Amino acid sequence: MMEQTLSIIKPDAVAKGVIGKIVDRFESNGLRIAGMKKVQLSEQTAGEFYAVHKERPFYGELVSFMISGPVVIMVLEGENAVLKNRDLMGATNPKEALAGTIRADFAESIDANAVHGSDSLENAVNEIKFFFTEDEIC
Ligand code: IDP
Ligand code: MG
Repeated sequence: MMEQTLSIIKPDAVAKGVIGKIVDRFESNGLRIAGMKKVQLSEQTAGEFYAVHKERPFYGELVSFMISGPVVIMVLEGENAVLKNRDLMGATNPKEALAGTIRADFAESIDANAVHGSDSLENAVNEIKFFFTEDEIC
């Protein structure tokens, strides 16, 4: 099924200068960049985006990390885009991520783990709406 999903290149990967290498993983694996912007998130925006994790012990750290530098936010489009993106990303903890995945290759730790990706089609729709207007997706 043709889907769209939200991807974020997190501050650690942007700071390392691997935006292009990560985008290449998507484009080389059948995911088209339908929307893209580089932004410095505010504490309020990052906090709202990760509100689902509010009760988790790492919520404060996660929000601080996500505002520690600019991020690149993308809408990826393709066949089974949600699952395909999750496969390309690898496990949340880079030490558990399969070889050849983005997190295995570019991430250092479970908190600084290079990328975010929507975990379901429903969340993808909501996350895309959170960050993009209709005219920014083409
Ligand atoms: P995901 O990014 O693979 O979907 P989630 O469980 O949704 O993983 O967690 C969201 C983000 O919160 C992770 O990508 C990671 O940056 C951070 N995180 C998750 N678990 C931990 C933890 O145990 N310690 C610190 N940060 C964590
Ligand atoms: Mg998640």
